[in-house]
Amino acid sequence: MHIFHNPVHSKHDGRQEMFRGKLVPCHETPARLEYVLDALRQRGIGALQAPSAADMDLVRRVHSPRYVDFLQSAWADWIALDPANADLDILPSVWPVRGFRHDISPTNFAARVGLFSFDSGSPLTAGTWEAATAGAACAIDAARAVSATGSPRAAMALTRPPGHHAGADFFGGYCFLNNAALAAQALRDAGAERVAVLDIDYHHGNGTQSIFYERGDVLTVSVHGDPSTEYPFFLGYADEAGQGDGTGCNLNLPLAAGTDFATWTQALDTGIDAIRRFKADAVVIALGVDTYEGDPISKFKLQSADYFLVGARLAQLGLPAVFTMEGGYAVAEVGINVANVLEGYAG
Ligand code: OKP
Ligand code: ZN
Repeated sequence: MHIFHNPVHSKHDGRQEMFRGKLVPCHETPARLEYVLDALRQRGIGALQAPSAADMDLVRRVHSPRYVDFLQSAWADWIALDPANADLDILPSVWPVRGFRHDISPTNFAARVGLFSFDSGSPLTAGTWEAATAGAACAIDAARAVSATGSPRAAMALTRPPGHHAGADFFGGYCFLNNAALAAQALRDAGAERVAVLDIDYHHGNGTQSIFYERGDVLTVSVHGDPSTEYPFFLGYADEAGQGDGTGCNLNLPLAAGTDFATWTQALDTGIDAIRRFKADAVVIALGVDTYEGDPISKFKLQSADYFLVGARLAQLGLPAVFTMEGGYAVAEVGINVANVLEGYAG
């Protein structure tokens, strides 16, 4: 397996996120990825490769150009407000909810941050743009690697920040550019007629769902904590099936907090069946290991050994596959669990 790792991921290093009226240390830290890299090296899994430059034309097709422009200049705009801001992170504080306008381009910086985000848990930092674009490059390169003739059947975009909560024009849920969506679009561009995205992070992949919601060429499937109690709360319900050309091309499989591996696997199999029926030519697996029983912000009960079986089941799809790294916050176990999936996948 080719593994594209993000050599500048640690430049995205948020200080604090808002939680219950307090600023608390970020869960999504550089250490997460270092544990994965260590585990892969120790077990000799995959060939690690740095990505090329991100294809910004592709990034601007999956995301809106005005959002990409915002992200690129956000840090400079923040410092221009006050040089002392260099020691702080950007956190949104105001949002245009129902009835407000989304077609305006406010000059006020806080208003612009709110227009392009949906939560106050995702600090935008000095290095966010550089890390997120290098991560996007990992995803695009992984997709192109499995598309080439004589190609490997699977590749991984081993990056942070994660991506699956980022929509066409917003960040949130620790995500800025949607790596899984970029991989799916890159697979389409490289000739796959039909692509499936299978999201097995604990949290619903709202960004990926919304990006492809009206498209019939990309099936989005997500197995996740029931949004009536779990983040991201406002999307991810079972009745969301796609719209227009995309009708029938979105499948949400929400599960109650407390779900164990036996029940979780049944939902995974339902998702895998849907991908088979869709006759996908390639699959993107948005891999979060926050389904782990020890995860500090999630409530499923998977154990480390279960991840071998997860990998083996995914391999049974028999499709060219791109893995993207999403969540997983039990820092020391993130590496073990990701390595277990990849080992199980390799068989
Ligand atoms: C990102 B990914 C916990 C608040 C939760 C957002 C969670 C984002 C998860 N104190 N905040 O899907 O793993
Ligand atoms: Zn998650």
